[in-house]
Amino acid sequence: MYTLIGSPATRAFRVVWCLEELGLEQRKDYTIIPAAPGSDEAKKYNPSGKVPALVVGGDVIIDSVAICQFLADKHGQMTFPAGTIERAHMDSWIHFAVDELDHACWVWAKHDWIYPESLKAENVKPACELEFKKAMQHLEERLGDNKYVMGDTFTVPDILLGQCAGWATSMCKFEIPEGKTADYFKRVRKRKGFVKAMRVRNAG
Ligand SMILES: N[C@@H](CCC(=O)N[C@@H](CS)C(=O)NCC(=O)O)C(=O)O
Repeated sequence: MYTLIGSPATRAFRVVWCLEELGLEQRKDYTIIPAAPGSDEAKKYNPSGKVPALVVGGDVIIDSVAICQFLADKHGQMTFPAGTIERAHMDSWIHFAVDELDHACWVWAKHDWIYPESLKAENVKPACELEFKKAMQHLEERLGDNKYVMGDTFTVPDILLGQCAGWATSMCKFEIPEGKTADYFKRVRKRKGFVKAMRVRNAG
């Protein structure tokens, strides 16, 4: 039984999606403590108060990427063995998702509603939008005609990219270019694991 710390409206959604892709079920295989970011509840598991965290036995893993990769490795799905070329390419996609998509959305959010007015800088939000646009071009070039970023196999970076795309369009109002990129995101977000994870999220 895993315990996920963090409201599923946050990056904790990545972990819910991952758990559901692995065929694990809420209440039977995992429970959620929907701690808000920065809350005292979240700080019980992560000194920074950031979510998500995952309680595994007597241990706590922090950071959505580390958690998703741990689950994928442990359950032997959505990943490739360490030391293979496939794993290196997959890890490269993970860094792309975090550095280019997550970063653009996160900095945008800080300069939109997280920081106090005194720290919000002019032109940061348009710069984030530009970075996101460039990332979409690179995604399309690297994706080519592949179904998922690693070809026919759905892997952890597809979850990260799919979650960031939702965040980018709903929160930042960034555009996803029509064609291969938009089709990729539609494909990823049509998966049963995503649909089930959305049900968990919407149930609150
Ligand atoms: N790299 C971390 C980022 C975690 C993070 O920043 N989470 C946000 C919620 S989505 C948070 O807890 N923010 C509170 C804060 O930054 O103090 C991850 O992917 O888990």
